[in-house]
Amino acid sequence: MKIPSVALSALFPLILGLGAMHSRAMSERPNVILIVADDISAREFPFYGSSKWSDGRRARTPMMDRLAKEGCFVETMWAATICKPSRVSLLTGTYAHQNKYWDNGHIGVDCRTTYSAYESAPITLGNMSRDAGYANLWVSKNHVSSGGDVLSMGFNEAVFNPGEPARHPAWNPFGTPDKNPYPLFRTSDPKDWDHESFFFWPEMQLINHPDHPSEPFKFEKTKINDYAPDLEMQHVFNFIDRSRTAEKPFFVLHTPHLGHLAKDSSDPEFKTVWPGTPVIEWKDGGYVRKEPKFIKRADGGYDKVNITPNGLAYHIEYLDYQIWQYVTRLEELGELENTVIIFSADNGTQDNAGRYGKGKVISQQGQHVPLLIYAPGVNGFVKGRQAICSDFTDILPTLAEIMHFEFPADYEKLDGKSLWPYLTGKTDQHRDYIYSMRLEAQMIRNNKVMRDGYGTWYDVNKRAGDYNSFATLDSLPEGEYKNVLLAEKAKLEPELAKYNLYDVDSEAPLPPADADGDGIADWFEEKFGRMDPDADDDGDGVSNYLEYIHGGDPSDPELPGEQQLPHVIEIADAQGEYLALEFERLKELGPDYWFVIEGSSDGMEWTTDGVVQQHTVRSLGKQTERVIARIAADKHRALLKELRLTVHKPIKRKPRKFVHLLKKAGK
Ligand SMILES: [Ca+2]
Ligand SMILES: [Ca+2]
Ligand SMILES: [Ca+2]
Ligand SMILES: [Ca+2]
Repeated sequence: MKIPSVALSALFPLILGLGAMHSRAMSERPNVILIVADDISAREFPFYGSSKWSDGRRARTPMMDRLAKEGCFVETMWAATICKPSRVSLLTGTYAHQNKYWDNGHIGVDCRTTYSAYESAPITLGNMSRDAGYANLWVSKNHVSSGGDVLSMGFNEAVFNPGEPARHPAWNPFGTPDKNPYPLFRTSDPKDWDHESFFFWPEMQLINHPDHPSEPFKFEKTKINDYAPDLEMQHVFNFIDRSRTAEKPFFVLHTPHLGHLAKDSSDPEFKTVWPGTPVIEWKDGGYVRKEPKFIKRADGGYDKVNITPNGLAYHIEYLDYQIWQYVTRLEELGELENTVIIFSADNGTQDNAGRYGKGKVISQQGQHVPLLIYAPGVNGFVKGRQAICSDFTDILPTLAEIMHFEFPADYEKLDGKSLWPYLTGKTDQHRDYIYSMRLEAQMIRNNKVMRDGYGTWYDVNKRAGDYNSFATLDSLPEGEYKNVLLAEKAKLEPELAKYNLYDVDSEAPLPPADADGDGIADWFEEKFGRMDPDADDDGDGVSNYLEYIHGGDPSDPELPGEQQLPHVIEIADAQGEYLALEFERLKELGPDYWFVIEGSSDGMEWTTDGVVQQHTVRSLGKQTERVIARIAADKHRALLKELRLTVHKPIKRKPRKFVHLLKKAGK
């Protein structure tokens, strides 16, 4: 696969000149590139200036160093300590007490397997950006389980590489592989997979790519010399070109696997390492990438040409190369000054030798990640190191402000706060505190004190050289200084109660009380009298059960109205027009009531439970919400037949056995 970076590098000085001449000023709705790498602590990035880092060799990141000076970086950015909770926090702007993603293996059960992220907080990065008029694309790693149903999350287009040896639902963009209409995702047999890793020889899934109108879920085959991070960038730039042609602002959620341990495609022992990347060289202010190649030997192994040794530093350097690619291309297109670039990572480094950060709840090892923001077209943008505290729940409201999206006045889900007023110099304060967790471990801090997951309090008034070795409050001498910090502790400690729900309320909200188990809530039967769910008391053709589901009145034949009942509509958004099934449902139903759309197209019967796309939910004033289920056969309207919606009653949940992290650690 040829990458045009060599040519770009040679043209770099010229491109800079052209960019300066033709660049567009910051528009009302700037483009946003949000890059979130995998498993890399803030301390690994040279611009943080940490005295310690992982894996020996120090990365060199000339591009990030430059952007951290010309843009800014946040000294204390917290994610969750592990992938899924972080990613759901990022997508929904909520902590686990709301979204119930407490750990990779504990993500709030519902009647199926997990509590979908879009059920826990209906306004996501995806549908927020879409409703703000942006063309949006999600690229690379998904990993939010059934919450990762890309359409339900509001993304119209995606490029994923699941990188798993089996079709585990956690890596499937549709969540439930046996219950979606796309044969591609039905298999769970590893032999049907030809990818070897997240990196070289990846499996690429193109979702709703316009080059494949009859295959909205296109499976792209690759060879061993193909490198996923490069293929992803090609798809990103293709998307940007299309968005510009359509005169839409664009939002790219780019979640590279770079930083994560993986199998090495060339190693028959399949050791888990940071596999080498294509060789890149920084030269005359730009990168030159060399074409990587695996050459098979007689003994079955491979010789590697233009591929680096294994190691975290090479992954970080490749991220630096990708950021250079973004800046260079945007400059070439005259879009750089009209774009905000944000770089972060989902949790601390997973270091097999010392196990530095991932999953740890001591000090801020698990959750301290980088945050670099580059917005060259924004007047008054702050520069360099920013000694503030922010966390992943701030990203959604920040992007909403950049994109001029207004949350509904009654929207109460947001745990974070927009960074934009601070970043643009309108205030010198951001938040009173930030928060992180894993299972029952609770972490909280401000600029003076921090509590880790074991309940130890630290003096963080002065930055630790390694961002980790802070003095404990207990170790400080008695006196005025300590008293000031104890007062800060006393302010933060009571805040934990509202988040500390792991032992008492860790799962998806229970369905409404229903003593006789017929699926119709007690309050409804108290209001209208006990009823047979299958009967149609008022003779309007809607069963009593569906009267309840769609917010009707079982005694009034005029209700529910046509808009409340399922009906086919055409929807248009930033990326095109689609056919969808629209209906209303009571807000209180929650995730346990299971909606399935059945139909047939091209003579093939299909059932969806993984393609329900919720538009931004807005109160309709009657305790109902509108659901829009995209029918992915939008290019096949004439072929679409026998469309019907069925609603399943809640299934009794299995009791969960809690695993206590702190007890396991012997504390
Ligand atoms: Ca991760
Ligand atoms: Ca009932
Ligand atoms: Ca009826
Ligand atoms: Ca009725």
